[in-house]
Amino acid sequence: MCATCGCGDTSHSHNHTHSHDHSHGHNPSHANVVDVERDILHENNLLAQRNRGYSDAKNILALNLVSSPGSGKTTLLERTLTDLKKEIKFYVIEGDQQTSNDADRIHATGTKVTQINTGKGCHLDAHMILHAVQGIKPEEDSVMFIENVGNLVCPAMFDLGEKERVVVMSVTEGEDKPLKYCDMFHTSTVCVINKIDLLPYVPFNLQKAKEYALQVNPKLEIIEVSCTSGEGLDKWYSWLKAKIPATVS
Ligand SMILES: Nc1nc2c(ncn2[C@@H]2O[C@H](COP(=O)(O)OP(=O)(O)OP(=O)(O)O)[C@@H](O)[C@H]2O)c(=O)[nH]1
Ligand SMILES: [Mg+2]
Repeated sequence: MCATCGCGDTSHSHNHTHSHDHSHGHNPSHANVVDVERDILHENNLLAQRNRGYSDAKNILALNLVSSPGSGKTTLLERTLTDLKKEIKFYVIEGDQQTSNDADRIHATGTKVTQINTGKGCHLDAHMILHAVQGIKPEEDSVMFIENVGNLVCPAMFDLGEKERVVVMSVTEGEDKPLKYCDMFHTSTVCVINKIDLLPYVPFNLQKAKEYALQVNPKLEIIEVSCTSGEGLDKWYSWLKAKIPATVS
C-alpha cells in the first residue's frame, strides 16, 4: 500500500474472507476515505500553487517527467543535460521509492541534483517538492526537471506546481497505454515516445499509439525519440527551448 495516497490498500474495516462476492458500498467508513483523499489533494494543491508562484517569480521552468518504470526518463535527462548544459542552467529533483541511482547518474553530468526517496509512496507530492527546492535553491532563469516515481497512475493526481507535465512512454510498453492510463496523458502537454530504435524488434504500432494519445488529449504534442541513437532529440530540445520563459530585463 502507498503510505501517502493509500492506493493498493486492500484492508477493510470489517473482518471476513473475500471468497464471496458482494458490493462494498454498504460500508460507511468509505465516506471517510473519500474525505481524507479530498483533504490530501486540497492541501497538495495549495502547496503546488505556492511552488508554482516561486518558479514564476524566479523565471524557472519546472517540468514534471512522468512515465511507467524504465521508459527512459533519466536517460532523456542525461542526454538533455549533457547536450544543453552550456546554454541552459539546469536543476534536477529525482523521485524514486529507493536508491540514489538516478541522482548519481544526473550528478555525473555535472548538474545540481537532489534525490527524494518516497519509501512506500508511489508518487511525489507538492510538499516534497517544496522542501527539495529549499535545499537545491535553483537560480533565476533556469530549468528545473522533476523526475517522478515510475508510475502512470498516482502521479497523475498530484500537482507539484510544475509548469508542464511531460509523459514519456517507450515502444516496449504497448501502444494502448494512453487509453489505459488516460489521466496521465490527459494532464500532460507533451508525450515523448522513446526507444524508437527498437521499433524493428517489437510489435509496437506507432501510428495507433499516437492516435490513442490524441484521443485522450487532442492538444498533446508528440515527439518520437531514441535516447540511445539520438534520433528525434533535436525536436525535444526545440520544444524545451520554446518553453523557456523570456528573461524580463
Ligand atoms: N534501446 C533503448 N534503450 C533505452 C533508451 N532510453 C533508455 N533506454 C534504456 O532503458 C532502461 C531504463 O532507462 P531509465 O532512463 O533508467 O528509465 P527511467 O524511466 O528513468 O526508469 P525509472 O526511474 O526506474 O522509472 C535503461 O537500460 C536505458 O539504457 C532508448 O532510447 N533506446
Ligand atoms: Mg529514472
